Amino acid sequence: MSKILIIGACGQIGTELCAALRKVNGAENVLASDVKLLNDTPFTIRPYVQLNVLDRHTLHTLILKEKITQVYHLAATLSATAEKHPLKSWDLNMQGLLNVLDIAKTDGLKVFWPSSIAVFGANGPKAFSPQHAITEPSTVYGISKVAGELWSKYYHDLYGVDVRSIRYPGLISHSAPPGGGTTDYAVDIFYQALRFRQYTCFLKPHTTLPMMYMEDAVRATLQLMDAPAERLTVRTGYNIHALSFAPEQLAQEIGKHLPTFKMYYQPDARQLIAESWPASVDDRYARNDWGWQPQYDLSAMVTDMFKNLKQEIP
Ligand code: AKB
Repeated sequence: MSKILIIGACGQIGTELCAALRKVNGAENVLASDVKLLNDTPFTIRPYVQLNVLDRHTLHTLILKEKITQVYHLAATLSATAEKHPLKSWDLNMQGLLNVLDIAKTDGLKVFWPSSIAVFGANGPKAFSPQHAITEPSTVYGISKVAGELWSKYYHDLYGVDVRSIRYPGLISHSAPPGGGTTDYAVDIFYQALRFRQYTCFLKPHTTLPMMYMEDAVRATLQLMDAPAERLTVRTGYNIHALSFAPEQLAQEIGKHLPTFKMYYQPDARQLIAESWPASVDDRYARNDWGWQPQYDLSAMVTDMFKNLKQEIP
């Protein structure tokens, strides 16, 4: 039986991945951790330990004490926030990963670490960006994800560390809010639509980006981690595709559920980041290597979001 440590368990991906991993492995085999104090976390996150991934000694001691065999390292600063604090974000995004990889090397741990569509830059193709496209990102977050992917491959190729990664698109979830990303509008819009029947979007109406419903993202993560190692041909980060839409398309879909909904646009600095990313990615490596298949299209995702959020925001 695997003993799993989740680092960054209180974040958008961590909250849902933690619940999914506990369903499969049993709560006692999945230890959640985050920088937050225990008192600031929801009761459902327990068993929980407060942990700063930059504190390598405490991280290693915890891994040995708890006999951890797998780490899901999710703690990172997202694209928009990282532009405000470039060096601090670089430190968390890079040193955190290097601490995990280096402990994985000595202790034989299996590791999951999220990459992002932010690895791509303005010089790459906009449509169906290939797995091995040019990666020249213009953001600190993107640079840290490219460097992290290359470090992961390095630790795999040289030291045999079984580290796996996905280039997540913008993730949409009803359980946990995102924190500081360029794709956050696609979550915020649902809360504002239900409360005020309107939303002011920080991206322009036609800005198409790759997106995914969290159910699909969690399923993809579990599927990749379950895949036999010999099937995996990508040790940087796998492209995975589910949805591609622009704010105006999401607004139109929301209008089918809330006919009086109105969308306004006030683009800010995040527009430039979004324009440097592709509109869609080619995910044939993920489909061939470990059977990736999305289940939610735009209409199914919006319907499910409203079904869940209407219980919280009547
Ligand atoms: C962000 O917008 O920074 C993230 C991402 C695409 O990695 N959601």
